[in-house]
Amino acid sequence: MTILIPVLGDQLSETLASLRDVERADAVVLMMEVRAEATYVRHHKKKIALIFSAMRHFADELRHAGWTVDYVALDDPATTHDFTGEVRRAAMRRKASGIRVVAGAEYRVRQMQNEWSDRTGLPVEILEDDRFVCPLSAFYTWAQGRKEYRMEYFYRDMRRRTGLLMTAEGKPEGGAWNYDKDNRETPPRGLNYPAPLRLKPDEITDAVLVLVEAEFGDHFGDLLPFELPVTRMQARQALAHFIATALPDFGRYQDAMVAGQHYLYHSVLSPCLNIGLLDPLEVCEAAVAAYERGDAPLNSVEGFVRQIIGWREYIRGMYWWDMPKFAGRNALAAERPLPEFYWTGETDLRCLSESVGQTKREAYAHHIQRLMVLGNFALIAGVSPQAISDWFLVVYFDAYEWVELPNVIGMSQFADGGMIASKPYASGGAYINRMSDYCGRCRYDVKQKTGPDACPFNALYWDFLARHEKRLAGNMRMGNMYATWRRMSDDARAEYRASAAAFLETLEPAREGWARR
Ligand code: FAD
Ligand code: DLZ
Ligand code: SF4
Repeated sequence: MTILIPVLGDQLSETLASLRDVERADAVVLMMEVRAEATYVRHHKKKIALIFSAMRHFADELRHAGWTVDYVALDDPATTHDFTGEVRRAAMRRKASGIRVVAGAEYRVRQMQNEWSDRTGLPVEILEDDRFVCPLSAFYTWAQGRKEYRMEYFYRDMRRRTGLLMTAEGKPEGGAWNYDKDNRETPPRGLNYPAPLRLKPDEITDAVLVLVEAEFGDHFGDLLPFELPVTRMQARQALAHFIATALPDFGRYQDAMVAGQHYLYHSVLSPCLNIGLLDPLEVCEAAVAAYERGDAPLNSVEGFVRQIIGWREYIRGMYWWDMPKFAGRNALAAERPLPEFYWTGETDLRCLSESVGQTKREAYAHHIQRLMVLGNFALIAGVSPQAISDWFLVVYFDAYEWVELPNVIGMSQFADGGMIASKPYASGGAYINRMSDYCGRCRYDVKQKTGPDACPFNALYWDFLARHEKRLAGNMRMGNMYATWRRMSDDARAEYRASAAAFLETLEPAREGWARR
């Protein structure tokens, strides 16, 4: 009787449901480096290296803990290069009597798992991934029958459910649920920013780096330097480092963008959370403990906890609530191909060249860069939501479809028609100028509204509103902007539209093959 336990590349937690209540002597853990997962979109090289290195380290930890691990490396001569083929091969190799696996985090992978019983002739037990704080059944109960799925209400339920930042009387700590009004400061010049923990690659990682360069050297992004946490112990160190150096100011500068500063006060813990090296509750508890010790203020800790038990859980719930329809949604009928500069960074729009450049080097950009620069441009330029979604899935080291897709198709592109965001996150240059120092050294003038030297975001913003007037003018939160638009003279409106059209003409569409082959 051998139970085969496939552990996928984002399931690297010793507390995984499939590893509980099993006699180690009766089980074989299967881990597989498969080409299909690295190439269904052509992931950033750093992301592939992160997964392979973390998988190899995790396999060693499991072996130390007494598990038998069957590890199929990418260069295994007999590999089938995909999950289902490898599960089938391992089931035969190990004469397995059954398969036990945690449900894949992505719809695509879950579909594969549904076939494993037919493909192997074995019973397959698919367990819920209980590393998320909110079980999917509880999310569906929350979502059922609602007209609007606003994160804020879900978040309050999650605060009550977890007891995080709740008083003994069941009230929110400090009297309010949300301290975002304190979280919009612009950092003063010359601030001494903290840096995330940087870790020197060990021998395992060095071998992976050689492999990734050889096999995926033509994928987007810089492989080196590679300094990410690849074990649970390192991830715990990164968490402690964030709490000590950045959490206190996480809140106040959360929305800021500074040229050359990639991380500001963000945690950079998403890759560790998403592959299972950290548990979301332990991360929140560490932040709350810092607040209780008086080491971090409430606006920072509440803001941080909200990102994790609020946004992260809500986004995952919405993904499963709406898949597979979610992937194809295009409420604004946007069809423009992705511009080539998303891959090269070669553009005179400085906010975009900075954000793409750092994405290429680091496989990271923080939330406001993703939403208000990279996402906002695609939205107001009318780029196809599926094209920009593919880009986001390729380029970030924390990108998995369950979290990337609702953030892109829903939150940033409004292609879900408003399921996630109550209004489109569209803005002109003024917002970017207020929240960043990008505009100062840009070839465009953020103050000019139209014409060849005007910041292109300005005309594109009004053009976007004009294109979607029928759909969006009735949105209460857009009322003021449409009132302003309608107060403009016909000439002014026509000038905005002509300026936007002239700029859009200059955009070179991306070459085929960057994201998918
Ligand atoms: P911090 O700012 O330190 O936040 C702490 C944690 O909160 C993050 O590590 C993350 O786990 C969680 N979090 C914050 N916001 C969100 C959110 N909107 N959705 C889910 N979790 C959130 N996040 C991903 O993990 N993978 C993605 O592929 C991804 N794609 C995105 C695409 C777009 C267009 C946008 C607008 C957001 C996307 N996000 C994604 C959410 C968010 O931008 C990242 O989680 C965050 O930037 C990661 O950096 P950090 O760890 O420094 O985050
Ligand atoms: C992203 C990724 C990559 C690049 N490679 C692998 C791999 O070789 N083996 C593996 O088990 N997982 C990999 N992953 C993660 C998966 O693509 C996928 O995101 C999750 O398994 C979804 O649940
Ligand atoms: Fe971006 Fe416009 Fe500012 Fe240039 S002027 S950095 S294009 S917002």
